[in-house]
Amino acid sequence: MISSHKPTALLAATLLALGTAVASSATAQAASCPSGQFCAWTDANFGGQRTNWSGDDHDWEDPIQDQDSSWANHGISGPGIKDHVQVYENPGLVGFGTVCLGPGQEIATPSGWANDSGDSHTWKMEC
Ligand SMILES: [Ca+2]
Repeated sequence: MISSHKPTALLAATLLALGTAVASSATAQAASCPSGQFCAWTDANFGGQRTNWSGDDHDWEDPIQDQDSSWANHGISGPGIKDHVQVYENPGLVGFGTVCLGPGQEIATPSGWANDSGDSHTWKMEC
């Protein structure tokens, strides 16, 4: 019975290590985005043209409109602060949400239809 517990303990330790690795990479903030702002780029890996905002924008314009392919949330975080960012596929914060980023989160590569889809965004309390 003792030996049967070892694989479980090893798995738990492995998952713990993976969790630590993910957490540290998320806080590394590789993207060049001013503190307190939400940034979106026209290319993946924070390339192409960058647009950045400190507040909401309900009607994205060129060059980022429907061209967003990577994102970074460098907003200020704290109790009672809207520190998450939700992006929508249409102007006016309507339609499907494409990406939602927590505080400090960066998305270097778009997944599926979220690529080139953003038209508006808002800061909110949670995703
Ligand atoms: Ca793009």
